[in-house]
Amino acid sequence: MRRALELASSASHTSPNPKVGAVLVRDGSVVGEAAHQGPPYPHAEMAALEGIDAAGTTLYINLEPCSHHAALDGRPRLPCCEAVAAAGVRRVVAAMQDPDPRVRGRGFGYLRSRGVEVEVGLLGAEAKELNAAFVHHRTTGRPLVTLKLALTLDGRIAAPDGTARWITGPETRRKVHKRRAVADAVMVGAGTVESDDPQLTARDVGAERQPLRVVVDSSGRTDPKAKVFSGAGEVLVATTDASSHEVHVAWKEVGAEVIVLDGSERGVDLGELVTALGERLVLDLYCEGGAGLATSLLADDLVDRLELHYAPKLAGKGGPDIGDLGVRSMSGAHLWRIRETARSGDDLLVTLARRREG
Ligand code: AOF
Ligand code: ZN
Repeated sequence: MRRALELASSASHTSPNPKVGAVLVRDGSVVGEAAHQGPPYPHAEMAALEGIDAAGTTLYINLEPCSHHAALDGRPRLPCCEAVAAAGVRRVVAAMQDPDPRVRGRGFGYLRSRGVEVEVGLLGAEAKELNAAFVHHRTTGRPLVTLKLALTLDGRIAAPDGTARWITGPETRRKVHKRRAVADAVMVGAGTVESDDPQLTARDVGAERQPLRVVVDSSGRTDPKAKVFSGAGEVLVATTDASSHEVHVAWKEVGAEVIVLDGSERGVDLGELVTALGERLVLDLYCEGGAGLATSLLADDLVDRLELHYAPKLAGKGGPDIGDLGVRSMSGAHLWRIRETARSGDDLLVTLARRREG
């Protein structure tokens, strides 16, 4: 199973599909193995079965073999559970059930009905973490939302004059580019586009693809000449009917897609936006601020993971800041669980997951 997980992690980007590795073993020896490389490539177990005699083998796989007859785009397909049973595999050891509504235990059910022995749960926690965004999306319909903030030690995201370049050091900024390269979408607020004019692409990290860039701009202040509209990859502007038709046309002329959503008192209804991104098969949404967007995402409790990049600096109060989260006393503070801490050059990275109960 360790080998299956290793194979699964070797694929750089499989979204909207999961990362899957499959290993076929007979008498303690590996007779076939493969990783899924993302659509339109075959599922891992299909690729592992290719060209070998799998009779009597044990299949180690980090996800339940699928049972559905149509791909997301409607293409007809042979379910892997049928191929696995037909190949004579004797036993399937899977790390976890497939949360995809088309599968959810039906793959295991089919295998058992064909006399294949099934065991579930080996290295299950690791398997769930490897496909955390996939699991979240298939369970909730929404992407796993990560908010990244570059902070001074006193929790400031900018200096009193508004400057935020740069808070963290080059090693940490490079990590952000790597993270963008694997995200399905990166999201920023109009304020950040205005003040930093970022391109938001993954640069100098050998990215094979670029994430969808999402700009949240309720009032239509984003200049169509902003750098975010240049470079490889698609751009989507999420706005409300408070912005003018003229600016929508101007954004479209520079190649962006525009979606008009309901407005809340803080701007674009972010719950609606996150749901719309889930429907477009964004599984992993990486949000990069600024203060307004971060505050709204946190206040609306839409953030599942936080990546805090602390630089060893103090800036004091006076600059743009994380605002009112609706918390009135410490007993109402939003709770987070530390998942990981790491040094990055001179910076300290803390990754957290939202603790919604207890
Ligand atoms: C993969 N690779 O190795 C396995 C998957 O749209 P389709 O037909 O390619 O099906 C994707 C679903 O298949 C996916 O959501 C998951 O439920 C299941 N298993 N998918 O892409 C694989 N084993
Ligand atoms: Zn399959």
